[in-house]
Parts: sequence; C-alpha cells; structure tokens
Amino acid sequence: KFTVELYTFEALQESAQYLLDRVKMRPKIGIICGSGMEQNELCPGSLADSLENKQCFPYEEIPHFPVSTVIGHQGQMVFGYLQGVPIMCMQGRFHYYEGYPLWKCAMPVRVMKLIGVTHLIATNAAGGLNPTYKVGDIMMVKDHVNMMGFAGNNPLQGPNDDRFGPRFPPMNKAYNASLLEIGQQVADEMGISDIVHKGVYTCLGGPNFETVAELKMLRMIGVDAVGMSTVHEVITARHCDLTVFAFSLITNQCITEYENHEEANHEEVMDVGKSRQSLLQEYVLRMVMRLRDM
Ligand code: R1P
Repeated sequence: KFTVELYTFEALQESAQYLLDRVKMRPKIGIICGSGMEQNELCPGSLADSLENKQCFPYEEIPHFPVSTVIGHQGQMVFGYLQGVPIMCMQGRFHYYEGYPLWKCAMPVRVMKLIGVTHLIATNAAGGLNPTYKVGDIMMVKDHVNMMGFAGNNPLQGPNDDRFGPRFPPMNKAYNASLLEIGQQVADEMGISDIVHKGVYTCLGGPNFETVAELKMLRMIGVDAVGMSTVHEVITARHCDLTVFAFSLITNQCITEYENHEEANHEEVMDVGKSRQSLLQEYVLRMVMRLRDM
C-alpha cells in the first residue's frame, strides 16, 4: 500500500498556535533566508539580524518542526519589524538532502499561512548557469523547472487537505508578475539593474553539486540558476494561495566545461552571501515597503 505520512491540518495549527500565543504582531509577509543570507556566527549582520524588536523561536521548540542541520542555517523562526512592517522570517530552511521529505521541508510555509501571511519572499543561493550571470548577481525567479517532480517527488504528494488548497493546483503563475515588475523597479531605484536578472530556477536533491553533463542538460532545457531548495516551498505556497516573490543570489558560476578544474564548494556560497549582505538587505527592505503599500 502506498502511503505518505503527512502532518495534519490540526498538527500545523498547533505549530502556528504556539507562535501566535507568544507574539503580538500579525505579519502578512514571510521571508525565507537562503544560505549566506542569514545571521549566524558565519554571517553576522544579515537580514534577520536587522529586524527590530525581534522574537526568536528555535525550531526545536516549535511543535512538529524539523531542525536545521546545514552549516550557515541557524534554525529559528524570527518575528520582528523591518522599518515598522511586521515580518516573520525563517532563519534556516530545510532541504531534502538533510533527510526530510519534501512536504516536511515545506511545512513552515503552511504554518506561515495559518499565522496569516499572504506574501512569501523566498531567497536562495544558487549556481549561475546562464553564462551572462556573474557571481554576486541577483536573479529574480520568473519560473522554475521542478526536476524532482519529474521523478515523481512532490511536496503535495499524498492525501490532499482542501483547507490548504486544491488537489491539482495550477503552477503557470507561480511567481507573481506584479512583484516581478516591482522587483525590477526596486533594482532600477537602487541603480543595480545591471546585476539583477529574471530567470528560471531549478532544484536538485543534492547534497552533491552537479556534474558537467547534468549542468549542460539543465542549460539546454532553459535553466538559468540551479540550487537545492525553494521549488517545493513555492509549490506549497501557491497551493495555499500565497503570493510569491523569489530570488537567487548567484554564489558561483556553474562549471560546464571539462577543461575547467575549479570546484563548487559551500564556503564560496557563504562568502558571496556575506559580501552581498547589505545589498540584499536593502533590496528586501525596499520590496517589503512596496508590499506594505499594496
Ligand atoms: C549549497 O551550498 C547550499 O546552498 C544553497 C543550496 O540549496 C544548498 O543548500 O542553499 P539555499 O538554497 O538554502 O540558499
């Protein structure tokens, strides 16, 4: 018998209620911080750090939450204000390669929904496959290729609970067009439109980085940046009708020639994240201000 063990709606309500009982604010915006974009001993002074009147909840204290095991992922839910706007922010996300099924990796998105979040900003560190992208550039995600979905692995697998969303959700408008436009306007305002792109992201299971042949194939099918997260979070978010904006920080250039002897590594990912902290903070802050006014 084919079964998928899922958290029930009620279990996720318990996670949400735990947080609602302990914070006064009611955020409408949820942010997921990608590798190198969180505050921790490796990356001091990042986005979550800049929140005012912070309240932090380590994942192990929140009912039903998995724990973050990746270096550079602190592992807590942070509530606070960005220039007066209430935010909830995942400082550390869950990845498939940590051993969690996709639905569990994405469960915090449903908790955000139950808390009252309407807009999700998902960020990640990714390898640039588009040859015009440089390390340190930002790619707004305009679409994704769900490679793991091709292989029959999806966060929505298993019994559907209509209280979250429909059995067969559309995914052709996953990344909100108005927010992509705003993302471009913000880039223009900041004078960084030369380093901000719109592209297609894909998530592979990881934890190993990709082979040359895999990267060549991904490029051929139209992928601009590759990572190991975000897609399952966005699918879960769209299923429960959150409006999504996502961007990748290009932390390394994918190696697509056998003659190139460089090797991708996580330290580089963290270093580039660190070097772009203030730019990314400014970018997210301006996006948040625009969302507040919508
Ligand atoms: C690899 O360096 C790690 O960075 C990216 C990859 O997915 C992988 O986890 O992290 P985020 O997607 O969490 O930003």
